[in-house]
Amino acid sequence: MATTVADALSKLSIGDLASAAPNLHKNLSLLSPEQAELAKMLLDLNQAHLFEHWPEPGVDDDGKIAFFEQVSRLNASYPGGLASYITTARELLADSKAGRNPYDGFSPSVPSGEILTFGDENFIQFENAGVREARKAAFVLVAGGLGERLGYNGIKVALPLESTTGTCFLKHYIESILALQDASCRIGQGEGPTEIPLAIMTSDDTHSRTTKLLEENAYFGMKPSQVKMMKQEKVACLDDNDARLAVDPNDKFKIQTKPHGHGDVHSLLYSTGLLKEWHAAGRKWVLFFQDTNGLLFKAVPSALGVSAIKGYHVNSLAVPRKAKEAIGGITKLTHKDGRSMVINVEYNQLDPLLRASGYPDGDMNNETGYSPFPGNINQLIFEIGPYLEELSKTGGSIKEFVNPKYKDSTKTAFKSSTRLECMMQDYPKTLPPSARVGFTVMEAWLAYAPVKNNPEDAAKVPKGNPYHSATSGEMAIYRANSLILREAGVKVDEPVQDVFNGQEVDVWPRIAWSPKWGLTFSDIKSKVNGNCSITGRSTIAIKGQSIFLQNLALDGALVIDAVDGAEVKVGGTVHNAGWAIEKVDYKDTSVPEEVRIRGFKIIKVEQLEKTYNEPGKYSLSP
Ligand code: UGB
Repeated sequence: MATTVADALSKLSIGDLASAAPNLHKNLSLLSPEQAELAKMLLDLNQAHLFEHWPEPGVDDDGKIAFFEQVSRLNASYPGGLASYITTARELLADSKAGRNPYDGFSPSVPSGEILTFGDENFIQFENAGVREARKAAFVLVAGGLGERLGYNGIKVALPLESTTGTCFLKHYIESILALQDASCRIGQGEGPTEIPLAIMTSDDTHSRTTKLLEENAYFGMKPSQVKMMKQEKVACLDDNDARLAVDPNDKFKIQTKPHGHGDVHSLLYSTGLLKEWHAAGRKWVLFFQDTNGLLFKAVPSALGVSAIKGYHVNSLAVPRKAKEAIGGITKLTHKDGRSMVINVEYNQLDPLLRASGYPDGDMNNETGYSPFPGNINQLIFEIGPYLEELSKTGGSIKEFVNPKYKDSTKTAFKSSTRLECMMQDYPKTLPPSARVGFTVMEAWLAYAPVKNNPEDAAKVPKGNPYHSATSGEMAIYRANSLILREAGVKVDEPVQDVFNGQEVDVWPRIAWSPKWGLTFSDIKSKVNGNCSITGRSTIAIKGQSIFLQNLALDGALVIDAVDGAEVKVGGTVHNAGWAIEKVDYKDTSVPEEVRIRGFKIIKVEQLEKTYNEPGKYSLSP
């Protein structure tokens, strides 16, 4: 039987309502039964202040209806609804006020994980295993963040990861997944799924621009049905320790909202049914990754191989971490009662935790020049079966935290409204001790070069710590590609040092390739033969699967583009004026934002450029 307004408010006598929320009482006739239910819930949760400024019926009625539409959305998008959100907020705010340490009773120590060295036999074995498993994987890109630290006006996935080819992050990610899919299907003919899906978590800040980028570029070669968009909702802001919801300063009929954090990805995978669908289709792995790490896919095959061979339910990818670097530390936490877990301790919590537990100097480098705690790069690989089983119990809600900025030491008022937040890497916090949680450490040059800091902040990073800027992100691609080719036997010149936007970086030859050319080290080795050399001022862009370098001596710029089925052998001496790097100041607004944030642009003076549009065998030997 349908609920009526009277039913909904029956437990709250009209007299009570008139005194608790007189302005709501006057407007009752505007509400549907569902809205009346929500009104009752808000009053039960001590949120009567939300109606204090409501005018007489007939004035701003659209605003009042819009208010309830928003309340309905906030209620539906949080596991357990607004009541659960407010209850948790009160508990966490009370803990924060009392200064309770979330790690109370735990002592930190350095955990042991799988440490990989690029190019050795072990690494190659893991890479091969990873490629074999890849067809049973699904990828999840978390791209709902505004990127406040970077301050870029567009979406971060649209930024070029390097300016030699101008490939943007999203294109690179999709092409990497497709290359992995092809390679995996080639070796595992006939077994299991043949397409690797990609889910992208967006938010109101990024959703329409991400969808537009995909649509305008034909999904960068992926089938549109392979890509699933999941939009995270923001959560309600809180004005005080009693978790009174904050009214938006710009709209009195709106509750102020802020992002809840990347941890939303778990509840979305569950509530959209995607995880169940993937499991039912015989998929085994889900790989999470962030919006701007141009090196990531160099680490994916081997890390997936580690998960498969070691049987990890949860595998976090890590790199050696410099003390105070803004990446979390992977830490073993052992409780007084004997419980222990290996978990990310976020960068702002690691130093106080260490100081409070027998490391008086806090977050410091040891004799190796690095923090003893490996740095979490938030590339996580979960085995779907145990993950789905866990989410079936929790609905995907994970441990949250609150970080209010108090006005004074009484901790009774906030400088501005706060909200609950959650992080995707906190998922293992609630797992039973039987869960197989591990991590894999790789060298940072190979696996991690995010674009997170604006030029001004990057220039202030302590000497020796990574900048995490557009400048360092691009230079890291050239360094990694140079080092990989060196390992494959190519003579690559030493880098030169230069300064862009106040950041001192090593400039290696500008070497770029499409993912289908060099997915794994074995792949790359098989495409480089004889005596090849690349001088420091050179640029090479290899776009195509079957391009083989054979006795190539490059001093200048070379661009080769070949369709699938075109096999090209490239050798001989290529010498030309090449492409130069010209400095640009980040304050120079006459230059496009994505260029000036990296501090340089590429001037194409002279190059040898060849395109092969038809399948066949070719030889390029100038
Ligand atoms: N993101 C969302 O999708 N939704 C959100 O609400 C927020 C973010 P940041 P952060 O590897 O360098 C993380 O802001 O949170 C996406 C780890 O917590 O770039 O400061 C966003 O679009 C930290 O342990 O990073 O720090 C982006 O893709 C460490 O690993 C991603 O989430 C650090 O990343 C991360 O958001 C790191």
